[in-house]
Formats: sequence, C-alpha cells, structure tokens
Amino acid sequence: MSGPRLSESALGGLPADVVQPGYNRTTVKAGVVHLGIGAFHRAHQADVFDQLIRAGDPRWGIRGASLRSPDVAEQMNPQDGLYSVVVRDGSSEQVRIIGAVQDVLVAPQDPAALVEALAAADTHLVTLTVTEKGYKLDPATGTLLTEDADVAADLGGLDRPKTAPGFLVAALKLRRERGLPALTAISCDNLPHNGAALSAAVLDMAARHDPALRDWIEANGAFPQTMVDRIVPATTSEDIDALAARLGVVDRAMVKTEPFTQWVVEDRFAGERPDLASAGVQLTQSVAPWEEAKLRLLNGAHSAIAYLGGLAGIDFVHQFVAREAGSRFVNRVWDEAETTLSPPPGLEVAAYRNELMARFANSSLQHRTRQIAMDGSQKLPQRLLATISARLQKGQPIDALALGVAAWMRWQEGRDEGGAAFKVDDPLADTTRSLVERGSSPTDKALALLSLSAVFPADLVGRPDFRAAVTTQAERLARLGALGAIDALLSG
Ligand code: CS2
Repeated sequence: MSGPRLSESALGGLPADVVQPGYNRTTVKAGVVHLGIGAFHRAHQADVFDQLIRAGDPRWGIRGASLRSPDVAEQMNPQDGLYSVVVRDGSSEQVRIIGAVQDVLVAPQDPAALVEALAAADTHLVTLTVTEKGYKLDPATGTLLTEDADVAADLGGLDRPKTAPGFLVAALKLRRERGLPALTAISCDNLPHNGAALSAAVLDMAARHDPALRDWIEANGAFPQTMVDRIVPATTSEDIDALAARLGVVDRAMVKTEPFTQWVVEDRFAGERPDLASAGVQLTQSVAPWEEAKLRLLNGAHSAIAYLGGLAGIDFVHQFVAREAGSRFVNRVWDEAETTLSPPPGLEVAAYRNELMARFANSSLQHRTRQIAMDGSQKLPQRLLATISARLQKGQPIDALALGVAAWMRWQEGRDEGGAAFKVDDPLADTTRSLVERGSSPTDKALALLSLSAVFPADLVGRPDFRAAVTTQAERLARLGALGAIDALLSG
C-alpha cells in the first residue's frame, strides 16, 4: 500500500484509541545500542525501554543496527524510528506506537558509525538479537568459528568489523582508550547460557587481537544471561494494509505479537543500569532454570510442530494445535520434557503448559510453521537434543522427541508430503542435503545426518537407544507421513 508514512508529524492525526509515545523524543538519550533490529527486538526489548522512557527516565533510547540488510533501516528511518506494536488476541487488537528507537544504522554501509555508536559516552547497554548463528561459535568447542569468512576478516583487522563480536571488541577497545566504562551486553537470543556464549565470543575475539584488552573486558564488562519470550510472527503485506486502513498512514515497520511477554535477566550489570524491574522484567541470580523450561517446552514444541506440520502441509501453528492429535502430540512432547526440568520458584509447570497451549492456539497471530523451521541445525541441540540426553540418562523413553528430530531430518530433503519443493533455510543446508542424498532408506539417511557433529553430540550419537528411537520414527514418517506417525505414536 502507498500513501503518507507514519512519522512524528503524523502522530497528531492518529485515531484516539492508538496509544502514543506521550513523551518529548528530543530529550531522549541513546543509552542502548541494539544489534540485529528485527521484529523480535521491536516487539520485546524496545517495548520495555519505551516504558522506561514513558515513566520518566530519558536515558534509554535505542540506536538500532542491522548487521546485514538495509531493509529495516529503509522501513524505520523514513518514519523517524516510529512503529506500531499490534497486539492481537482473538478478535481484539491494540495498537501502541513505540518512540524509543532513534534511528537504524546499516553496519556494512558504514561500520565506523556503528562502532562510534557503541563507543559513545551515553551508551551503557548493548542488546543483541543476531540469531543463534550470529555468535559465530563452534558448538563443539565453544570457541570462535575461525574458518567462517567474516570471523577470519575480523581476526585480520577491526577497521571495518563484520561480526557482532567484532563490533563489540572494536568498540570496547575505543572505550578503554577513551577512559569510558565498558558496557553491559545482553544477548536476547534463544541460546542456552546466552550470556556466557556472548562473552566467550567477545573474549575470544579480543584475546586474539590484544590479551590485555581481553582482560579489561572481562574485568569491566558484563554479559548477563537472559530468557526472552514473546511470539512475534513475521509481518505480512496484508498486516501492513490492515493497519494502514486503521491509522490512515502506512507503517512499514509495524510488528504483530501476542499479549504475553516475559524477560528474565541475570542481575549483573556494568555501570549505569535501567530500572528494568519497574517495566515488568524479572531480575534474578539464576536464569538457567527459566531458560531451560522455555527452550525445552515452548521452543522444543515449536520446532516439532514446524517440521511435522510443515511436512504435512499445515501452514500455521494454531492449525496444528487445533487438531486433536496435534495438541495431544504437543502434550506428549511436554510430558517428556517436563521430567528434565528443575523449575525455578515462581514457575508452575502445569499452569505454564496450559498458558503455552493457549498461546499456540491464538489464531489471530498467523504464525507460520515455515518461519519456525528456519535454522533448525542451530536450534535442535537446545530445543530437543538436550532434553533427549537428559531423558536417556534417566532411562526414560523419548518417542515424541525423537519424532521431532526425525521430522527435522526429513525436512532436509526439501520436499513436503504433497510433493512441493522448498528451500531449506539453514546455514548447514548444503551439508545436510548432501548427507540425506547419501542414504537410500530412511534409516540410512537418519544415520548419515547423525554424523553431523555440529548438531549431534558424540555421546548422544554413540547411544544405541538414541539411534534406535530416531531411526524407528524416521521409518514411520516415511511410511505413514507426519500425521500418521503422530497417530501411531499416540496409539502406541
Ligand atoms: C520460534 C521462536 O521461530 C522460532 O524458532 O520458536 O521465535 C519463538 O516464537 C520465540 O522464542 C517465543 O519467545
């Protein structure tokens, strides 16, 4: 849709039921730089910083950055950084305009501008949503992927960084030289021990340039662990058109999301810190049990739904759980995952599961199984395989989890059960494709994929019970299809 865009000057003409920033944006400082400003950041952390500014603390404006594409800058900069968070629940819809984002930098166009933003005296926090693969860590060793071309470039010199760890190290070097405090860098990706992963990547990059800088970062920086949760489906052109009809202006940066939102942050900061608790953030010493519950219940089920649903031609998460067998299958996954958890005080698993099922059933979100299927090689370990390892160590069966893994394996063939071809969207897609092409039977294909050490830990692959469970489900999937395999599991 074309027409006038959302901007500062359009705010006065918006309908009365649209919630406006309500503060003077010119007095806001950019205390936060966000790396990877996609829809998730706009619906989650930016909403929190916006609440802090509304409540009267102007230190927490955001400068956003994209590490690759100029798309978000092109959506947001012509709108003065403004965008709508559209919260949908059944037939109700609420629109709130977020004013916290000041501008969006495109790192490859001007890397020095991003380094300067990170090194600015007003900047205290860096938040990141760069996806699992953006940390550039080797899952087997936890050190930098030195064979990655961008990592290699950053190891050669940081004049024009390319990776998130490279940008942080270049900026921290400048901060140290300028006598500024270090930073608090908060990973907001769905990685286990995300704070430790970010610090490992940054410290490794720093050490290879200057061991003294590494020590300074370790002593002065902070990399708190976090758990982030809000379902944010990709925005479609229909969503943009529908909002334009309501607002009277076009918002190309809108995000749609659910009412639920949760952010658990380890209480560990360097230097100035926002009063996150006042905006509903849970601060704790121990994030791991929250993160584990969320990754294994929400994300584990999501990935299983994505591959099984995707293979069966089910486009949306709500359609999968609307089928009786679909919701029973999800409950089976949760029954298996639940025995591996150590729920933190304040998390009641039965209530959490009920709430999760209701969130998955929210049909107004239109959350695509295809979207969740992306980057499975990066997601499988923490979402399904860690749970499987914990179950097997206790001698417990893993049938539902193994069906999820087998569905990921079948997905690597790039063809759904209706025969439609699709592109496997994954950094390891070429490798997984050549592995599945090696085997002729479902068992052979599954065993070939198990050799992928970046995904499957050696101790798990060495277990006959694991291999048997996965190959059994792979054979069933090939014979019965995804829905048939689910039925067989439920009746077994
Ligand atoms: C999803 C997540 O796309 C995916 O992999 O599982 O983005 C999920 O919606 C969020 O983690 C919810 O907090």
